[in-house]
Amino acid sequence: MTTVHPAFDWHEVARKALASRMMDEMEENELVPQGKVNYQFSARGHELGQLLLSQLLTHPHDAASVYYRSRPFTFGSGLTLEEAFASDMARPSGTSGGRDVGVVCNMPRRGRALILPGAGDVGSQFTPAAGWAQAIVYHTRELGETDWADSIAVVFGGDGAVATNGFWSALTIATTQQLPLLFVVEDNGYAISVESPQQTPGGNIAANLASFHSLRIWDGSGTRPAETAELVYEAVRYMRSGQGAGLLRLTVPRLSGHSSVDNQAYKSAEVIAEEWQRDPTPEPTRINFIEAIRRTLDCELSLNPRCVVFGEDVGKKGGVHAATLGLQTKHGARRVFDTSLSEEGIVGRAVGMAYAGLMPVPEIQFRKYADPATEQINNCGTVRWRTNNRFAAPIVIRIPGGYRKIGDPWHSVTSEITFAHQPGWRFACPSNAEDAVGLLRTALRGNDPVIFFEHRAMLDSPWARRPYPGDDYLLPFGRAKIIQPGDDLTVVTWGAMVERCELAARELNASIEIIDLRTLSPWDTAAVLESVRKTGKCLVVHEDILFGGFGAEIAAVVASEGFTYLDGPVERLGAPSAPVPFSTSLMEGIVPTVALIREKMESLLEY
Ligand SMILES: Cc1ncc(C[n+]2csc(CCOP(=O)(O)OP(=O)(O)O)c2C)c(N)n1
Repeated sequence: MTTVHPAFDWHEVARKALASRMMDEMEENELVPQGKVNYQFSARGHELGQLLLSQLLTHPHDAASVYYRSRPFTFGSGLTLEEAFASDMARPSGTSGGRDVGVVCNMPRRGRALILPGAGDVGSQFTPAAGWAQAIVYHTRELGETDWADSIAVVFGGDGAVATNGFWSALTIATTQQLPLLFVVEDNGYAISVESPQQTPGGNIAANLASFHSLRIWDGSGTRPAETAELVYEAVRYMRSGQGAGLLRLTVPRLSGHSSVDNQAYKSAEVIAEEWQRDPTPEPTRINFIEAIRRTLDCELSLNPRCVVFGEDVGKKGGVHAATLGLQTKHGARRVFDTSLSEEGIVGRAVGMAYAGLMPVPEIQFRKYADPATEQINNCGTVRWRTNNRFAAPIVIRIPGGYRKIGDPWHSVTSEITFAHQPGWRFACPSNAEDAVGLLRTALRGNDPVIFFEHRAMLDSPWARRPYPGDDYLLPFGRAKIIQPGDDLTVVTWGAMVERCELAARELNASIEIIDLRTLSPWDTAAVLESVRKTGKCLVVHEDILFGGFGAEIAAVVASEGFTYLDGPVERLGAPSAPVPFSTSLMEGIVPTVALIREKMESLLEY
């Protein structure tokens, strides 16, 4: 969503809209065909206004009367996905314990609106909402219960529902008594197949009620974020002012059939195409790797006052890779600061800070410049062992490195084996933004020192951009990811080589399983062995020098523990024993290319 109205948490809107959308799609494409859900109502197209509204209903006596297409609103009000699925599948943990249709729900208050008991008969939702609104006035004025003051009731309905007795009855009650009741009409143009001009003349209930006494009207799009946000915000603001009832009409597309048993045969292809043009759900916004790091640091700095971020240029400049951009301004120069040009000083100081209970996150500008801190790094890893567990120094050293468009021996090496060989350290080498978020957060909340390797080729690589997985996202260390499943060959890799392996596999007509290890200390032996058991063949691809590289460790474990599964030699591909050269063409002679990986895959497949 491009427009940010300050009254709303837009990340939440996007997250819950996508969750609701995914649930609808899962029901339609899997659960209904499989017979696990028998009756389904999709809210696809209706999400935006409902979620925005849910965020503003935070008064302790706000209540909402919903209908079967209100699931996004109930998510916004606190319903969990588990409860929604359970309701759908008529399980005991659903909102009716399996008694009522899944989307006919009710929910005691969870910080936002209380959801009054829903019902299946269209129109019956309106008058109970009017009753709640009248009770708000009674509690406030007759009983003098000041905590009820300024509460409101909201009732949702479709364009068909405005023709019902209940709607008109509630409208009369709310307007004659000037009650704090907001009618929200989600006008998708259809009541099953009957079009809105048959429900109200001209098809627009808001236009028809324009001159209705004591009723404030808002009418506009329910799919354009800025416009919808403004309408919702203004409507709730007015309702809380005690001036009486209101009606908010939001035009939305109904992107699915009325229910799972409706094939929409009454809509032309043009109508359906036009409806999809109004789809309010955003494509998940992808962030790059560096933004993933920045956001996670920002989030953990906000949550953990003991967290400190420092290194050469990380303060005012925001780091030479921009990973700490803006963090000093936001969190202050005592928590995000520049250091002197001494890696020994950066890491050694971090160790001392960790002894004293802080959570230091030092940055080393480029891989090779960690070398001056070798002594401190080694000592940090062995602290627990050396002190018989009486001291620990959990620090997270962020180190960018690896080749980029060009190479060189200082910035572009990975040499991960050096760290894998340091007792006591954990080592993460994520290939993409999503994994970077999860692993960095786990590192920042753990009790072990972690080397967090940020591959330079992936920092702004389009391949590594992923939807932001959220401020709570954690990934365990030692858990590999199957990038693509396959039966003929297992390829084990990590970091920037994951993308290259994927590209190479795409050029071959074979079933290749690609495993991204994500962390090397510990590494997921179980996932690799399980895969080799299936494929019988294993290739390890890494960017670091082949001789004595981490691939040798993997090959040794596969040869030893997976010997009986093997149907060919365990192969490795890595760099020759030389630093990464400056010129691109020389560099491509060192770092495994897509062509080289493909050749290696081919020869092992043919073995
Ligand atoms: C009193 C009553 N009559 C008929 C129905 C059958 N029915 C269920 S939904 C529906 C259409 C309602 O359309 P609308 O109010 O526009 O909401 P939408 O489904 O489009 O969101 C009908 C006729 C019903 N549930 N209740």
